[in-house]
Amino acid sequence: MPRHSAASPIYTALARLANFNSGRRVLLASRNTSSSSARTIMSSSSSSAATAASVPFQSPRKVVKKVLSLSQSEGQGATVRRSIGGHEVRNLDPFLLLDEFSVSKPAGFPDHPHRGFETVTYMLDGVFTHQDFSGHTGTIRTGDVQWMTAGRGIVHSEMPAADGVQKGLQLWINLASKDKMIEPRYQELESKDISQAEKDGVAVRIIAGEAFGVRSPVYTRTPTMYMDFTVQPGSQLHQPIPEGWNAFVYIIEGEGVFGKEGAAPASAHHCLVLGAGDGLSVWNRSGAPLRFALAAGQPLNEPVVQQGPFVMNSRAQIQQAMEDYYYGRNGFEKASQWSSA
Ligand code: FJE
Ligand code: FE
Repeated sequence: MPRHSAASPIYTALARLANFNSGRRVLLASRNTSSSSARTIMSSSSSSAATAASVPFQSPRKVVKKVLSLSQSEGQGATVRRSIGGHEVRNLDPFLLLDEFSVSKPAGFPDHPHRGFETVTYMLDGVFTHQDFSGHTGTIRTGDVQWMTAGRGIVHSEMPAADGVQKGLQLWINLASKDKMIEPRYQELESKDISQAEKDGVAVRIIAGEAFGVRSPVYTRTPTMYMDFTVQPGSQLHQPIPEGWNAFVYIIEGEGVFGKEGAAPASAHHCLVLGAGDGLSVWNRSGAPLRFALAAGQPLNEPVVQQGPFVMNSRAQIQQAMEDYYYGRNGFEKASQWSSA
């Protein structure tokens, strides 16, 4: 493959993307972030017996990393708090990025491409509109979810659609090598259609996976669970999480104790990476509701090569994605004639 000079069209496309990108990264497949084996056979000391009595898991997951997500600029004048995908939690296979976004007009995320992964947009407060190069459009309101499988390619815009600050979470989930070039697909759920459950002072909105015996209708090509929990003061939660999956919590509001009863409480805008185990326990000992997102996914264990909005398995595939986007090929055919309204 020829190298591209500053005069070549590919270079121009690359430079254009650089204004809209979170940089390049090449990572080896990341392993589970478990701190230590949970399978150690313990003598029944009083403290482990107490843990076993109060928590219904064989190996409760503990917090192995806690990171405060600070605000940064993204897109065009938008502000995001990046946790996964930031410097401190570069990659938590299969998750690539989690942004808590706060955007007011005229800022937003104008026309940009994606290839090789999924984006899940969950509105916390406000309204966003999206338009893509195939003519697919929609509005995402408070509590709605847009699950977008970019696959071989989508070009779209994501913009605020009301006055004031529009807030939400956007999670990027990697696709397996065999799925990176699939046809794009949307799964869109209005707030009223999102599976919900409530038990003993804990309410959950199930975006993907299952909680309290209730399942989300969303199909996760990369096996994923994603839920929005609200725990009332004085209540506790014990949520199973498949062993071997990577998992994290992002606190939206309030504060809570995660992983073990004696842990220090964690508060809003903190991302908590969970270690190995079969479930998560959470206690709200504060005087206000605790709201957090819990995500867990089966690791792909494949190389991750990212250039801004393209996430592939090799440098050559990234080069191919940039050429396809520039020349309008292999899924980007409609890219050249299209721009958002
Ligand atoms: C992107 C920079 C970006 N976080 N949260 C580089 F800003 C984006 C991008 C978003 C985004 C969009 C929404 Cl609606 C919410 C976001 C980043 O669009 F895709 C790249 N590559
Ligand atoms: Fe996007």
